[in-house]
Amino acid sequence: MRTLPTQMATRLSVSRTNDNESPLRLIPHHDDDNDDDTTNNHSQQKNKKKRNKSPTITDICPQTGVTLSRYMMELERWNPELSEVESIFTSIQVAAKAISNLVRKSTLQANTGYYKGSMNIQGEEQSKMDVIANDVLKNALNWAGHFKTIASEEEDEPISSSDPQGIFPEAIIDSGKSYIAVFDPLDGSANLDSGIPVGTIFGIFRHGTECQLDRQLCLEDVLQPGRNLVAAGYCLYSSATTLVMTLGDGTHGFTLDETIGEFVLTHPSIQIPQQGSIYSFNEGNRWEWDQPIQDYIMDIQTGMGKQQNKYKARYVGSMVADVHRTLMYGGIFGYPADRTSLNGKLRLLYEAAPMAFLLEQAGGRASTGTRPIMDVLPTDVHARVPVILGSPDDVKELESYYEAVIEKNNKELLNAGQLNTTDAKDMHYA
Ligand code: AFP
Repeated sequence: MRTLPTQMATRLSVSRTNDNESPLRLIPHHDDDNDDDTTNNHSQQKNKKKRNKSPTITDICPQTGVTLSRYMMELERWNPELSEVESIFTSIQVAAKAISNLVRKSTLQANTGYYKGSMNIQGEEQSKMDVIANDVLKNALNWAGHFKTIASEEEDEPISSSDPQGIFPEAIIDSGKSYIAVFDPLDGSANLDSGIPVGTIFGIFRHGTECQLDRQLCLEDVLQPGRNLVAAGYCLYSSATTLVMTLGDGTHGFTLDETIGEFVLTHPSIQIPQQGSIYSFNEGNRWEWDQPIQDYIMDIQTGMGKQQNKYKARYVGSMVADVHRTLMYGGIFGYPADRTSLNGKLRLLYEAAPMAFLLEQAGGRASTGTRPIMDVLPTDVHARVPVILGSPDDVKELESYYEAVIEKNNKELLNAGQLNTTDAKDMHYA
């Protein structure tokens, strides 16, 4: 008999009677809870995307619960314009189940280690599982039949999903396809052979109409800010396989029930805690970080931060695992810029932007330290961006360290007559 864990039920403003037959209505929580929160105002102001009608799900089968397939079908029933997105998620979950299985069997099937000399355009050695996961996802997205362009961490350039050779044909481009998929097929793969959790991160954009027959425009269309994402998600391959996704109406988590081969709704309308007590940064880079970050980390380690308590350190080194823990328990995860990597390490298009969409939809915050990640325009498919994300109060506290420096710099420049008030306003931390 499958029931929703009580704390899950409380998150859903459902008129639940004591039997399980009452309808289930998934209401994204974050919108109405904290309208005064700049993150949401920001996203609401900027993101006047039409909200999807949240499905009311009745007759929940006590054996299966609400599967992701059922959830997408219900969502499409309430929002017929989402029919393509529903089949897109069918292909994504097939790929995630296959990759989950391959990850679990990678040692047994000798899919560990690297292909000698195979480097991706970022100069990173490609592990065998990077290549395998990339192929699985490319194939699944290809037969979904809606993608004109896909961009992956493991592909040097964006490619057309309908061209098996992977390069754009000179032929007519298939006008029926209007979506772009961006993804990191196996994030954290450097940890895989030691059994550490890894994951897949994905984002879905729509093509602009202009790129109908103009290949170059289609390529450029990939470089969109996170604010334009139609959907995003990640799949964590760990003690359980968990797919967390958003279509812009809340962030929901589904756990793979291997016995029925379905992702089942276990975390409806995830709401990240307003403030946490865990920080997650690779401290090996500490002395290279900007001063504001060094000061912030020092303060939360010594209990000198706003919360006056000492934060615990947790860092896996797989973004999906570190972000999932942050979403569940609260706190702050970051891969900031530093003197060696001026834009940090994480890629904007297929790592940071999808994660920022999920965080904002769960009431969290995601910034570069000085502005929302969702507003950053990618200059290149593999462009990197400083990433600070997590509980809104924690991220705002870190941002205040940057603001203080910017303010101080401005004051000095203003006093020295080297800056006029208008410019002072849009000074970034450099
Ligand atoms: P790989 O996919 O190359 O393993 O990189 C993982 C990652 O992109 C991200 O998942 C981690 O948060 C980050 O890099 C870890 O980087 P460090 O090893 O420098 O901490």
